[in-house]
Amino acid sequence: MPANLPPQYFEVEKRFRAAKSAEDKITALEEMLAIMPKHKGTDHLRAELRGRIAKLSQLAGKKSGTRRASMLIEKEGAAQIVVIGLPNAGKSQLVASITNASPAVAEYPFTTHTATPGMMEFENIQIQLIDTPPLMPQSIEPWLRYMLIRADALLAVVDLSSPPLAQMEAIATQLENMRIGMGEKKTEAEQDTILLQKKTLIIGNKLDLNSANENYTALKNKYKEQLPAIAISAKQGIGLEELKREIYEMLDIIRVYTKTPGQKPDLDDPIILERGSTLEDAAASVHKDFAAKLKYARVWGSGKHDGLMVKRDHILQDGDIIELHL
Ligand SMILES: Nc1nc2c(ncn2[C@@H]2O[C@H](COP(=O)(O)OP(=O)(O)O)[C@@H](O)[C@H]2O)c(=O)[nH]1
Ligand SMILES: [Mg+2]
Repeated sequence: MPANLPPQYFEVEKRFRAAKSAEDKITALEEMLAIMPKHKGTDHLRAELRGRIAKLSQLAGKKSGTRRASMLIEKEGAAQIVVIGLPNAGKSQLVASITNASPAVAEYPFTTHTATPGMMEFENIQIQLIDTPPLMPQSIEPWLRYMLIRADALLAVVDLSSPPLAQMEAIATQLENMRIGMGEKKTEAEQDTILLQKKTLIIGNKLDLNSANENYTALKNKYKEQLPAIAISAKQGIGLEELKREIYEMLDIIRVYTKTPGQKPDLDDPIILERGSTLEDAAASVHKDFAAKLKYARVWGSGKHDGLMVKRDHILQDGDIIELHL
């Protein structure tokens, strides 16, 4: 299968070849990975790039000090999501309210200088959220771009007690400077500037304050074709359960459970797969040899009836239970 790489890939590859430091090389490789479409034709290349990143990271680690701590937030749980926004929007309050982390929340802006990860529980899985410094030219450090490139999705937090469209535009401008676009479609104007699109959910925060409702309506109308939006109060705890579900759904992942014949599945320990994954993908994620060894499987859930025998190209659904036969 041909890899069908987009032109942006080759642009970044050129930058990779010109890069001198391990850090710049790693950043370019991460970008190449993020730009590359995910399918069978790119499996090999993706594995190769990951291998190079691992090697370079070791090298950079040895030189010590050259890799900034904030570059090292390893992905944990089902996905890594970065929380962005202007000062005082409530990013830290949000991360404090829906994860186990407690970044400092304060009335004065620019309280947050570093990135703080926290784990959000949604039903039986954990999703990692990362609180970040405000997206203002004076506080953006190079590692932030690296973090955004690696993220599975973004949460753009906007303060609904002040004009929201200006905030979104400021966020978009800062991201554009990093050549990152929000949402899945590029606008006409973004064709040349944007290298990478990141799935983004707009969070209108401070719903408890004056004018929040009108501001939210304006925000939702403006972005209805481009980005999903939700209104919450991180401080008062309004809308947080719906928010967690929205976050889960924007990730386009499914949960699949394995069982052994004659036994019950462990419903606390799902395999996380991209939506549209097949039985073969599930087998491979259980063990790298399983995809090759797989003879057939039984499926409870998406099969025509429970316990149906299915082939390796069977497309799984959220909540399916599978019994692999090797
Ligand atoms: N009324 C109200 N205030 C909030 C809410 N969320 C955050 N705040 C306040 O807004 C200020 C900035 O919050 P913080 O989380 O530090 O913002 P950050 O700069 O985006 O991280 C603090 O005084 C918070 O108490 C909310 O939902 N409602
Ligand atoms: Mg903060």
